[in-house]
Amino acid sequence: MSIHAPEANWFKPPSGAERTWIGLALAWCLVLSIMMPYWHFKGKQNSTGDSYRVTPAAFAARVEQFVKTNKVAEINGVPVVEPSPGGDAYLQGQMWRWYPALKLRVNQTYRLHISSTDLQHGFSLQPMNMNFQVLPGYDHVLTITPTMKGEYSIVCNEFCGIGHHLMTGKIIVE
Ligand SMILES: [Cu+2]
Repeated sequence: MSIHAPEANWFKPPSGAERTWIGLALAWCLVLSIMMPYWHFKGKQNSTGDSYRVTPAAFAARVEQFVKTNKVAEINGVPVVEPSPGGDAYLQGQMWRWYPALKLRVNQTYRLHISSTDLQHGFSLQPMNMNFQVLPGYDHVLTITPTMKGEYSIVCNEFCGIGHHLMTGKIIVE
């Protein structure tokens, strides 16, 4: 209960500049709300929700197999792995690295399997700022077609402990 009761009929409808600003804010809210489903279908940057249950140990084994079969180079001790065009690529998030580095061909489509072998991480591709949750126990498959050559960084955008800021990875598109 307030100390002073508000006077009767205290509400005054907004007018003038206040009314304009409320209208602008409302219109922008509606634009952003419509953009969410619109971008899902037109933006070509969303996950299709393709995911499978996998144990962390089974996923790590698939990653190891993938690295063994397709390794083409090494940067600072990290294997650079080139999947065959149209094929499967694997990326493992763990405290505190993205493993391995990937080498992809421009305009080729890949099925990129991402999972974590410990706790939740956030896959964030830079500088395009494409973001996906990475969870242990789930193999999240992204169908990707890189359209620009270059070197891209992966950072972790889900706080995952003391080494979180060091958790970076690399995708090279040639
Ligand atoms: Cu992380």
